[in-house]
Amino acid sequence: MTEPLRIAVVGHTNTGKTSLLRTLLRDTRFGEVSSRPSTTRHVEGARLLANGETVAKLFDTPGMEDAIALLDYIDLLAPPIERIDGPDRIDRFLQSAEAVGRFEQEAKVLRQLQNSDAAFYVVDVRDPVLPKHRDELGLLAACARPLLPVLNFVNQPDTQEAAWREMLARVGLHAQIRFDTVAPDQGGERRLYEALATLLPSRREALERLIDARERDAAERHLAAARVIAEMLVDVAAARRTVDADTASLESAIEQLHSDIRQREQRCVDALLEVYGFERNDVMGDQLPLLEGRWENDLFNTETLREMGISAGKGAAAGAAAGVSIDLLTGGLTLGAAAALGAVIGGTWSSLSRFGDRLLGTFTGVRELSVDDAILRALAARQQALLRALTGRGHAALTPIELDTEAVRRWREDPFPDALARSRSHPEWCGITSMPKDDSSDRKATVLALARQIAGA
Ligand SMILES: Nc1nc2c(ncn2[C@@H]2O[C@H](COP(=O)(O)OP(=O)(O)OP(=O)(O)O)[C@@H](O)[C@H]2O)c(=O)[nH]1
Ligand SMILES: [Mg+2]
Repeated sequence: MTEPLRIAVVGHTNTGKTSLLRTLLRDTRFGEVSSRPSTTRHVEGARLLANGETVAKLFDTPGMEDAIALLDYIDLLAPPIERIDGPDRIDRFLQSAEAVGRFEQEAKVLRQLQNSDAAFYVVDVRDPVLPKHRDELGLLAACARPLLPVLNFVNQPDTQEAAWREMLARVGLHAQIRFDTVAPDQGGERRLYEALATLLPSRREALERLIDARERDAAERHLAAARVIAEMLVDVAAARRTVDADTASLESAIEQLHSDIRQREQRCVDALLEVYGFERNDVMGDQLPLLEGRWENDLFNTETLREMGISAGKGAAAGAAAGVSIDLLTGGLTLGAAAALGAVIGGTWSSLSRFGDRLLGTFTGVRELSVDDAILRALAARQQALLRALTGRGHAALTPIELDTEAVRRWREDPFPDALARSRSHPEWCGITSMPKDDSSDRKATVLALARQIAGA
């Protein structure tokens, strides 16, 4: 077995090196990320696996801070007139007293680079290109390891990207990758490893295995996330609760249903964040309309639906009963049965309803609560918008994800999916507050069909 590839992540302080590792490792707990400079103080390694095998090791390093002074110092130690080559110059510095003194941080970086097969050089393209950056690159290049510049913050307005590209090309770094470390574009990771493979042709095979494994993982994760959403939607669509017809019972049952659905939605959000390895308060959280991992707008507030452009439907109850349908007849009594029942008392459904609620109430004594389509659409739309944000699709790395995305449009305009319509007539599929009573193959197939639809959207 060949040794895992060793990749150092280097660059100026505060450019997003640790963020890059977190993204590539899918581990929000790796290292410490902060907007302060000099956050990372030591080299820290982590493994990238493909099918359980370590294909590469990534090494986070402290940011370079004082490259100009260090280059001056190395020029003193190994004057250019001696014409010794880059790696020897760096070695001479690493053996000097200052490598554990004044330039300790820089020494850690250069030592790690020398012990690596290649490095990602992370650039904050919002920074102007300054002499300190040129000196820094000079030092890194002297280690004679392939460097792949990773241009971070490319989705910000007013970047200095062109100036950076030119400067990098002038020192021979022509392969450059745009990669927003917090919310990379889809396919960004593949391009990153492919570019690395062009710099390390002998390691191409390992890098391709890594690319394949990452893409398989990503597809599996995406479907798993879509299933999480589909489960929640089936649970909610199937919900039916019978309740006594008096106002007090109705009110408290509706309130309970609202609260159960809110909690069910929250479980779905938490599960989605977990599938993608995020925590409620992650960096990513800033880019979602979530407040500490919760949707800011209450699902049952009519304003929430209005903002998404979802019609609450004719006659939908507003206020306290928003989003809940209250049917007159209870479990097992379909409209057809109602008509038959109507016949018993001498009429059809419409004539039956002429007798009014009170008569029916006394006749059946119960009402049945279910959740409006509009709520299901809103639930689906916001979970799908969250999924899009989590998969890093779209370029909305730095601004909050707008809810008016393609996901919302689809859920607003497309016909109601069959799978959800079917769930409506299976109250035993409901798992809002506990496991569904019936997790039959029929329910599983319905969830899967819906999940595929969500994943493909
Ligand atoms: N929006 C956005 N923020 C980013 C991105 N990359 C990094 N950041 C932010 O930039 C800051 C610095 O990120 P770090 O990953 O800590 O940077 P670093 O290079 O490891 O910093 P040091 O360890 O101090 O050298 C943090 O506030 C990150 O949240 C990005 O692609 N997009
Ligand atoms: Mg760091």
